[in-house]
Amino acid sequence: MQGYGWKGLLGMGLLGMTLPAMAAGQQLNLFNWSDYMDPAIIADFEQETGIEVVQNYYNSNAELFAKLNAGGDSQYDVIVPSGYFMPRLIQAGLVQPLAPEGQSLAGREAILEEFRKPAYDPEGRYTVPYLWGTTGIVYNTEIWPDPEPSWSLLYDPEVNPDQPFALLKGDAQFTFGTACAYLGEGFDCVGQEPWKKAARQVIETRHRDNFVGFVDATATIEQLARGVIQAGIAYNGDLASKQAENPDVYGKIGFFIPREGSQRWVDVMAIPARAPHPEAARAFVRYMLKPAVAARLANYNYYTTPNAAALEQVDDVLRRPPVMPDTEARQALHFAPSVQGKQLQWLQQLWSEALSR
Ligand code: N2P
Repeated sequence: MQGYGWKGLLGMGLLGMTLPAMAAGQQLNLFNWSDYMDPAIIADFEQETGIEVVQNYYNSNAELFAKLNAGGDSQYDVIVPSGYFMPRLIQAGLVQPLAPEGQSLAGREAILEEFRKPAYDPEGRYTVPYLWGTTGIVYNTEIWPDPEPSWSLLYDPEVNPDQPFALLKGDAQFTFGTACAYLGEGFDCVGQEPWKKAARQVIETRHRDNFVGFVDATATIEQLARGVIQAGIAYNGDLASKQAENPDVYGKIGFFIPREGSQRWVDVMAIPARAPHPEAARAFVRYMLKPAVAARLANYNYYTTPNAAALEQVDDVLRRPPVMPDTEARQALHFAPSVQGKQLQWLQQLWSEALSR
């Protein structure tokens, strides 16, 4: 239908068609984290709009960035990066404003105040939030029934001399943050000095005999369930949803937020710079902002919604730990600061040293 305009439509006698039928034949390419979407939401969106959704998956912000940079910005219509990654995407010219110049996106009013003018997108031009959650340590409760909630479970060879463990793959800033927290520099450390110390900590850790490697969060939970590793790093909701689905397999896995500090993240929806179907993308983002849809998304994924109107509709399990962190855990949680320019160069340089030495 694109390109015909209203006159063309009139000429073809199409104005009497229903909206879904008009959109029929349109496609939406959604590039999302794995295990992060309720298939029923997609089915309803397709039925309501006639837009067919094709989903592809990634497992880290680094992977998303690399794919967009390699031409994916003209392939995908909607992406779901973490907020703190947005300045890097904006600066690299990989995303476009959500609404055309001078317009704003309907439905934005539903967003909680604290997510309306975030540091990563101060005017809310590029993003609307999707879900938020936390990153912490997952471990085998049969081996450690009552562990100290500390990064030492991974970083201190005296606390864990011989059980196989993994660190999280694909997030330099997060990993340095965990090492900084362990070393007393604070999870939200930024700059050459603290990152050098963190890099040394990562190098030392990599050389331990029981270090298995860097593993994606989703794979970490599977490897724990199979006994390949006994401790690692994952996201709260990923574990909670798997445990609810299959307690026999995942029931022995514990989760904690290390008291030295860890990450609270918010993932956002954005539109790549050369998205092939920007109109379909906007329709999708507006659809996801509907409170009932946002609540359904949260309930399916066991993550917390940034949509104020949806909060009343979420299941009880989403109102308590580990999905909704308690006051004590919240004090240890930080949004990762957005890193750009010189800082980003140091981060990348020190990270490649940490991986190669
Ligand atoms: C998907 C969870 C991704 C959240 N399973 C990471 N920000």
